[in-house]
Amino acid sequence: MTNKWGSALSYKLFYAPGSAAMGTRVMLEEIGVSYELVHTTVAMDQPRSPEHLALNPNGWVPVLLYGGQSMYECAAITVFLGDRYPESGLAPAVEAPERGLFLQTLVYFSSSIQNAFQLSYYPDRFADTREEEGSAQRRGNRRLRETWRVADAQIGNGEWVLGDRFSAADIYLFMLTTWLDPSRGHPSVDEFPNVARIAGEVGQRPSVRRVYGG
Ligand SMILES: N[C@@H](CCC(=O)N[C@@H](CS)C(=O)NCC(=O)O)C(=O)O
Repeated sequence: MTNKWGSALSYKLFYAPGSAAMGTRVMLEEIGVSYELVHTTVAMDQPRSPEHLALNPNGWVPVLLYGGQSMYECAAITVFLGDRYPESGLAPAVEAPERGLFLQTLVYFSSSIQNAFQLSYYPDRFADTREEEGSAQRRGNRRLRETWRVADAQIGNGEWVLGDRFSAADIYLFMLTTWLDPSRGHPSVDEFPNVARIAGEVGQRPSVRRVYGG
């Protein structure tokens, strides 16, 4: 089966609703390539399949399988797919002026904002005792505010994360905003007006509606 770029490549994606695999799935939808979902879980009290653990011993999603290979880590997958399908316009080319900002933003999302989410959602990984977990979680919640503020200031008045061009960084940003949950002590997305504006735009895209519903 060929996709709209004329390639016969197809993909498998280890996937769980609400998870970091949703951004990868939106990219696959935007590109128009065929893919199959392998349903797994992000629940801490449920085991991962041996196949999943063999591909990512951390037991995380996403894991992307392609042509007999596999890879994990959202930021890396985002660059990989964007570069593989330049016609999709999801990633600036290596020589494009926005390339540096694109890479910087993806790694910042992955290493700083996602890490703050990890502290909040999985505090046991950052605390030595159960008693200390609340402290790790509260620090994670404050860290979310700190890191999102930096992202918001970086965007400024730009229409998109990279200024005037849409990219996979906007999809990634949208996915991260869906994890903000004020009932857990997180800041509201409305505290970051530039982020909220872009997330609102991305949420209207047909690809995003297909994956997230709505
Ligand atoms: N650094 C990884 C983190 C991925 C990640 O945190 N995935 C979460 C879902 S949002 C997960 O699989 N959680 C299950 C777990 O941590 O056990 C990436 O960016 O791909």
